[in-house]
Amino acid sequence: MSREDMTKLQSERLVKLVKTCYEKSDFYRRKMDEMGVKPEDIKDIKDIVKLPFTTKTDLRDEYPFGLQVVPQSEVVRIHASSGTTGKPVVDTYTKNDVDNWAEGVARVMAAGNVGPGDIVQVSYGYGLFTGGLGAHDGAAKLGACQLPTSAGNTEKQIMLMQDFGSTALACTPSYALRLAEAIHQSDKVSIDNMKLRVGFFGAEPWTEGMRKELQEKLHIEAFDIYGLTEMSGPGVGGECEMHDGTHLWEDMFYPEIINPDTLEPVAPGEFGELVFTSLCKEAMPIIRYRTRDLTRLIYEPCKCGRTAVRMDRILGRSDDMLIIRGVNVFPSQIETVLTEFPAFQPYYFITVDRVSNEDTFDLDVELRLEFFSNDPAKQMPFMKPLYDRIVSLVGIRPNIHILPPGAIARSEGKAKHVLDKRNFKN
Ligand code: DLL
Repeated sequence: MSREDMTKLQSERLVKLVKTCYEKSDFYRRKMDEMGVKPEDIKDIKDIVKLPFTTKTDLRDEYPFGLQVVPQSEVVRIHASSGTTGKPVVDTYTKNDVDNWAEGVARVMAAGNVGPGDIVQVSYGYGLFTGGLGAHDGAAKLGACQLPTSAGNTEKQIMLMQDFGSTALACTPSYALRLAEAIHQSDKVSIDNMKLRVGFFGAEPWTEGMRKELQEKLHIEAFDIYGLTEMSGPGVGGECEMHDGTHLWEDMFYPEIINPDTLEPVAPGEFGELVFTSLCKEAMPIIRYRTRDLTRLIYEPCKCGRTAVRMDRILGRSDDMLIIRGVNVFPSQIETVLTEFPAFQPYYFITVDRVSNEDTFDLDVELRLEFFSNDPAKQMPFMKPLYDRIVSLVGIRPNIHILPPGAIARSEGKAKHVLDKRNFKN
């Protein structure tokens, strides 16, 4: 779609959305009244900046159905994301919402040529989490066969992957890595007997290094898929075959990048916080949702021919950012460094603490079996370059602990990479 047609479509959808929200939702009416904005003030997508933001706190305050603008009889599905604290974030869907959601996922999987004849092994968790059913419905929309294994039960997953001939895998990148590891350790299955050719990985930040690792180990082409519960789930956007940024389906989810401190839009192409408005959502639409995800938008045309705007890889969430000795550190930076060193496995765990008023930064890593030794002298040739690279790239001196392969906990869903013990201290 041309930029002109896209802007026109977005404008029409925004005008309709704002009118509905104002009429049907006490929450939006109150917020808009507080800002002195009326639905008539919104005539064009550019007017979006006049509207109030919605935050995770708003969603918690309105728990469970405060933002819903249709009667319960029109709701056909409810999902929720488990927050680390307090009540979960809820999303509800009409039949059209479920269809549009599947469309978003299908657009991503279509970039990997998924269709009839494919078997899509969905190893995202099925349940309240949107990953499982979201990927499932997207695969169904393309006429592919869905294999709803859900997450976990790794031995069985890899057996079915081989026996049934799964051609596509959808799961978190950390679980894909766990599956790859299990396949290579197994004497019952072999990657050479598998038909896997594509993977759709998301729900957590991952890096180019991780892509390389997964592609090599699983003999696949790996695609990034992005989404969040508040905007339906996975399939807000995804990579195309160029693997040069994530296209956002901006006919359905209008993206903005703001400066999280001033809340003003950043200059085009600059990094900031991603904000979404769900232009088509019927049951629980959200206006200007502050995702906390940090990235930038790329408006230059993509070589693939799709005109939908792209976003850069998510650097991390502003709430995942660690401030260690005054330096901002994203766990994904550690992954980037680690995957540059072939002797190390791409698993890591960060522990931050405060001892005698000073921050400590401990980093657990695993050496591959062929390089591992308990002897510190033998570890040093591996440890030193890793240490130097982290100091130069991240700007902080880590206390590195080299562990044997398998020592760091593996994850079936979103990986947990950090323990910040300072959070438990006064
Ligand atoms: O994680 C939805 C999803 C499921 C996306 C399966 C992709 C695949 P939530 O649990 O609400 O929803 O978490 C949303 O996860 O705001 C990002 O911080 C992060 N996230 C999701 N996809 C990516 C990605 C699902 N591809 C939050 N890269 C988002 C980086 C991602 N971060």
